[in-house]
Amino acid sequence: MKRKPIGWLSKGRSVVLMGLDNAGKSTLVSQWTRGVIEKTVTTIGLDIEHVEIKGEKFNLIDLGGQQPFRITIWKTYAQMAQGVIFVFDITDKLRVKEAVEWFWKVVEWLREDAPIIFCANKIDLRDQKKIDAMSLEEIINIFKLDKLSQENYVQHSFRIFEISAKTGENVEDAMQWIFGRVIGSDEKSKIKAVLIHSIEDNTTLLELPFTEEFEDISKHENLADILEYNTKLFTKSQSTMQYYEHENYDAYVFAHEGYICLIVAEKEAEYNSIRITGQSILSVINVLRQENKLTPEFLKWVVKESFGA
Ligand SMILES: Nc1nc2c(ncn2[C@@H]2O[C@H](COP(=O)(O)OP(=O)(O)OP(=O)(O)O)[C@@H](O)[C@H]2O)c(=O)[nH]1
Ligand SMILES: [Mg+2]
Repeated sequence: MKRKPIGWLSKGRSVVLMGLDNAGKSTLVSQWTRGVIEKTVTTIGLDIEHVEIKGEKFNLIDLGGQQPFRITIWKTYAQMAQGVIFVFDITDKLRVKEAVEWFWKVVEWLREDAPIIFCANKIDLRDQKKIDAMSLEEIINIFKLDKLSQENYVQHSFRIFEISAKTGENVEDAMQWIFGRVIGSDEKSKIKAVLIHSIEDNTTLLELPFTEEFEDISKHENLADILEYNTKLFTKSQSTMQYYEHENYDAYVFAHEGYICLIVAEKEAEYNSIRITGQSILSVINVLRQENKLTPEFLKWVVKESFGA
């Protein structure tokens, strides 16, 4: 299998398509991006389309739906995605349980505020007598989609669209909705600086100032104290989160698995979105470390990408 670049290595933010093989993900991409449906073959690994919406660049990542890809690459992409499009083939009654199982795995992996769209695909086949397609009601019941409006999941914007990737019915509406949510949740401009520190070695792996004010973060009067204090405080196994208010900025400290991520943000920045970014950077660090790819250059790249900078 040819290895393709992983999503967060591409510029811009990512919306990821998931769903069992044959659900119609690649057909949906070609219908929406090119207005035509090409004869598809099963996707090996993934395909990336670059799209531009309202002047912003996005990666539209079409994952292979076959079992081996679900097991190996879905989780990483779900964790990095700024939005997810889950595609389900309404005529695939035989595998609906499998689809339900994977749908909920994906939901659990997602960043807490990532919007999700459920595309009940192939509605053009409803008109064909020989084909037994599922109704929307059946789908909601069997996937327990109403759970997404309950307490644990309300942070995710969620919508169901009945579409036909083949005829294009409702495709534009669905895509506008998901990209509208992804653009709407943008907080990147409110970050002033990011610092990554290894607790174990007591070394700073990365200093990334986004404004002049924080050019020398680790020597910054208050931040240096915060960093020193937290490095002493936390042992490798602890996960924690601290918040420090200052006159002109707020500092957030996230510690996880031996690393500290310090984020300096404007006062009106939204706590929840900073937290999600901080935690996702730390989870990426862990993946990089496991793959022995944790170099300062690579880390800088990843952090920049996380903020879409
Ligand atoms: N009738 C109908 N067929 C569709 C529709 N969408 C996709 N298909 C067909 O379903 C088959 C699978 O479509 P793909 O887009 O390749 O499916 P996929 O989800 O990308 O599959 P993997 O890459 O294996 O994960 C193809 O034969 C498509 O022509 C639709 O809306 N209506
Ligand atoms: Mg495909």
